Amino acid sequence: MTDEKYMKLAIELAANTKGQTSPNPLVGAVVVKDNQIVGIGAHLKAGQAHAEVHAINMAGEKAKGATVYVTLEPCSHFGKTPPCADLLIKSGVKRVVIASTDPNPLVAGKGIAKLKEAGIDVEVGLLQKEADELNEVFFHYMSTGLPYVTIKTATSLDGKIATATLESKWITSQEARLDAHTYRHQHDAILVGVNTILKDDPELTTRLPQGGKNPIRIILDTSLRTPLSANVVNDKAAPTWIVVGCNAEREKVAAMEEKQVEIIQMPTEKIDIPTLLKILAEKGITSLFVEGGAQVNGSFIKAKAVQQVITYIAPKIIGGESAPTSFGGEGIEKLSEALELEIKSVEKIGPDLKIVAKRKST
Ligand code: AOF
Ligand code: ZN
Repeated sequence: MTDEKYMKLAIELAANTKGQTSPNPLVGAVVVKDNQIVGIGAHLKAGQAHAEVHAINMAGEKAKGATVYVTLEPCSHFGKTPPCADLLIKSGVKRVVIASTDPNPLVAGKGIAKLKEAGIDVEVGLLQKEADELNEVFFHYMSTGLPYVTIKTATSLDGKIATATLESKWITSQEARLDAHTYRHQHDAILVGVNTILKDDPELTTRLPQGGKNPIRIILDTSLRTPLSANVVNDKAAPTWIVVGCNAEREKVAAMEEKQVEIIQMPTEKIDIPTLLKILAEKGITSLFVEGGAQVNGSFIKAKAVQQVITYIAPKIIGGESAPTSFGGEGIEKLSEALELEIKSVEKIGPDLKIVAKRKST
């Protein structure tokens, strides 16, 4: 019971850093001696100290004979920082309780082995489910080499994202839109199609009362139709990357690059989503927040390139056969080909409904 209490605290410390540690995982640590907390810590930013370092430094001499609760297997490698396993051994801790193991091939069990070899009691798996969930982005990125993709949509009760005349601002409430901005803060990048740029000229920034980090803005724009006057091209609020096909006009590319917009030119005429995701992962994008429109959302579903779908539903009926729905493209012919998801949560946000659904683990 007490073990669980301290691990819960370590998980809470880690959970509160969501959005600031990428490409590193969320990690929390708590040092306990004689039933007293003598050190706490969280990994705050990639390149900076790991959670255990903060917690052990705080504990000082009291670390000797103490128990350390850590949400992720302590590292065993020299990365941007030295191995945490060595630090734990040197500081004389007696017991280490770990929630999740680290899938990073540089660590993967080696941290645990190192601690055990040094005679430390090691227990693995306490509250593992909660800790694994916390790091699903890091685990997905590590195991697939691809970004974790979340598609967000906002629809009416009858599933429309605009009227038949394509009016779409605003279907869901201010509260729902604010909730969606917390996801912008938590993701490395946000992605939309060029039609959204042409129609709404959005900023694609994080606008929360308490502030927040802006994601990198990625526009899918095969023929480079984004105007040089667009907000995302000029506001310098965050980097903007435009993904274009191999036939995009060279002069347009040069003009964009002059404005410090990064152009990702695909080797093909059209943008192939799986190829793009590989490129984005290589560029360090671990999590991608897709805010559609219908065509872009449809292309991600067609490629089955999605881990999570977040849907905000407003209690309004729009109707109209030609009014668009969230997922465009050709769709599928047989129901058996439908993308299967699992509902993780249903919640009311202001007057609207929010449904979080995840890909069924295969
Ligand atoms: C830990 N505690 O708090 C974190 C760990 O480049 P570095 O040195 O920061 O190493 C990053 C890797 O270390 C990361 O990919 C993951 O395997 C592990 N992260 N490990 O013991 C921490 N953040
Ligand atoms: Zn470490």
